[in-house]
Amino acid sequence: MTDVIGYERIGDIAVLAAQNPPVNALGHAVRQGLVDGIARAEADGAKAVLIYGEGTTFFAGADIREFGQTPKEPHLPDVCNAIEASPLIVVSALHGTALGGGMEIALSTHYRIAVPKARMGLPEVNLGLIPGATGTQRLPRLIGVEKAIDIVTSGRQLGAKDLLDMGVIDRIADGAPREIGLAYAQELLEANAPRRAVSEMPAPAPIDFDAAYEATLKKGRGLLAPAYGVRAVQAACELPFAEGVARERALFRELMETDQRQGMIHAFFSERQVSKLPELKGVDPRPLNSIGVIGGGTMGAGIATAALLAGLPVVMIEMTPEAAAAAKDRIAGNLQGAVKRGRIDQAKFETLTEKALTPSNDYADLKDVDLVVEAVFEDMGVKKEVFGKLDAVCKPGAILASNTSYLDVDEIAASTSRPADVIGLHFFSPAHVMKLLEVVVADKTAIDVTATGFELGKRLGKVSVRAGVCDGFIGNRILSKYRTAADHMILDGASPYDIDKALVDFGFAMGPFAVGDLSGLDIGYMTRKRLAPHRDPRERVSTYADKLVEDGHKGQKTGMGYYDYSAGNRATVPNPQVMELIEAERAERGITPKTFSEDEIVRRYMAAMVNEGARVVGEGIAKRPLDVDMVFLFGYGFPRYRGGPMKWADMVGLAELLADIKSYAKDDDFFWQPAPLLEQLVAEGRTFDDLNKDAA
Ligand code: 3H9
Repeated sequence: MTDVIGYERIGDIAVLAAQNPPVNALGHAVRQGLVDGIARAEADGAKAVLIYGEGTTFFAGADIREFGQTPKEPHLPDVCNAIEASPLIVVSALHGTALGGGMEIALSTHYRIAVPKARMGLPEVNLGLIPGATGTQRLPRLIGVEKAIDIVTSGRQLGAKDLLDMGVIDRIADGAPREIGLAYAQELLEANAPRRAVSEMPAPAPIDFDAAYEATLKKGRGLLAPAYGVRAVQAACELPFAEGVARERALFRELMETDQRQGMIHAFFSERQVSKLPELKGVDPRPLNSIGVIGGGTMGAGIATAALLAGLPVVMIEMTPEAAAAAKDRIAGNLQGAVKRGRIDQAKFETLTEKALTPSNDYADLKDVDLVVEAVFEDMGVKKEVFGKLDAVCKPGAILASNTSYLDVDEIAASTSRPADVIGLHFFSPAHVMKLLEVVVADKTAIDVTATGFELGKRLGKVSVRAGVCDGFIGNRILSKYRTAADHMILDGASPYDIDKALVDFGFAMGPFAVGDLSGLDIGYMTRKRLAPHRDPRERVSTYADKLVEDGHKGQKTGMGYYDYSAGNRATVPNPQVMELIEAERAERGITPKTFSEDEIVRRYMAAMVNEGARVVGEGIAKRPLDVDMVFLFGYGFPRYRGGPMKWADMVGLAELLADIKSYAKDDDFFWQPAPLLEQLVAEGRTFDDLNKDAA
């Protein structure tokens, strides 16, 4: 026996208690412990076995940290089969989250009881995998093909009530899992209940699996795992149990070898690591019981909405009573969306809008708040004026944050009498929806102010990433580079539609030009104008995009941008004027357009993204490559299954990427200058992920 599985005899029942914090992951020792425990119970003369988890949860799945290493026996499917094959009655008592391998263990026991708050699911698709320990073979036998496909392909978790209704569990009971499990096992013994093996249940009725496969593949936008899940469930219908298990295993192993699995698992761990900064260890955040927001436009209203939904009262400051009332309406509109989605009820809506929200045009109303986020017009003069007022009214120790997306937070901080209390909190629009928060740490920002920025992010359910001060911080700085690479490709012969298509095929939710239309082309226009005076004469700058905006085509809001939105908000119909402007500009510059393949578009676009990402890490603006990855996953629609740009680069090979950059430099050695960090890593034969590990 291993000590991660405790063994105890209570009357006729052998109790196997998982003790492998934090989530009872099914690592090698746990698997061995379960097999040994079952054998011991059989040798011990017990009549039933109870399996439950100590701590916060039943098994939360296979130990993801073991993936990629040579698997050690006993393998999880064998453990499941050993449990089910036991001649004793085996009961599982579930609490917390029985996920993946955890659910598969439960399905292998003969009876399942759960506390009301228990949840179950097969989230393997979120790791680029399918259930690999008989789940795709047992679940359809228990609940039918359609429900099983839904659970396997969505990765969603189900609550105890739904699980009971579907017949996945047999009973719900209140109490500690050990106690409810013991009582249930005793009751089953007294009733002479039979051993009930799901694998012996008849094969489920088939459906049109090819159609289900195609539909799932399409929905996955390039992610393979869910579609593989359909094929695995198909095997449950068409093959005897043992052969179905072998088929599931083969599909699982195939996925295990993919870059998608690596990307998804990188995302899983990075998402958890990103806000764990060594410098914040042991640093207590300042109190955070109420916040102020300056400016009730789309961004400010979004931030206020997120705060209200997280239970933080908000003072919303606008310039006039009318503007404050309009901001309140905007926030109420956002909150109505939360009512519609069932996140809050009408009574909560009333409380949030009428009690928790204070619209005002008087800065004095901010005197008691713990933190203020300024979300006014992007102009240094305007920002400094706002910070001057905040400095005058806010209590000592209150945190003054700017939501600027590129302005110098050091300069803003220096304009106050308390630069240590100033920080950048860069939200992404719509702020109550988008998960990313860049916590921009200025030169003089106090460490507990940084900790409070992360604490706010956590309370609002954001993925917070530390960024240093520079133009555009992490995300927008890198964006400006790959957008420029896209513009250069357009000058040289690609169309915006070729580029959008190539990137959607790569896995982005939208192409960059469709995104531009959505956020407003005037934003890029203003940025270009702002940067123009400092531009190096060697920089290739196109003018077609400026002309488009000057002609009034600002994207979706004007009905026309790169695409024509007269028939609705889908970016499918090109605006004919775009290609006219581009062709005129090419002719004017004497450029003979060349053809770009999809692959070439992606390589150039990604090379620009990764190269600037390497600069951002090299300069310390992002502490680790994984910080860049998380910015792109949560703020820029980067496909999760590729792990993020830096992880993607590691998988493509840094030497190959550097060679690409050097070959592009033959035509434009101003734009395509390799980042020193990229060159260094290639010279040392190391990867970005090695830097993540160094920083762990
Ligand atoms: C599988 O089962 C495959 C099988 O079908 C076939 C196999 C052959 N392994 O999220 P938290 C760590 S695939 C290793 O912050 P929460 C996590 O990294 C698996 N470690 O807590 C973190 O570490 P740290 C299918 C794991 O309360 C700590 O535990 N299962 C695992 O917010 C706390 O995690 C899944 O995909 C793991 N399986 O959420 C479930 N899980 O403190 C994945 C967690 O060092 N897990 N850790 O940063 C989850 O969804 C959430 O962790 C859970 C708890 C809901 C359980």
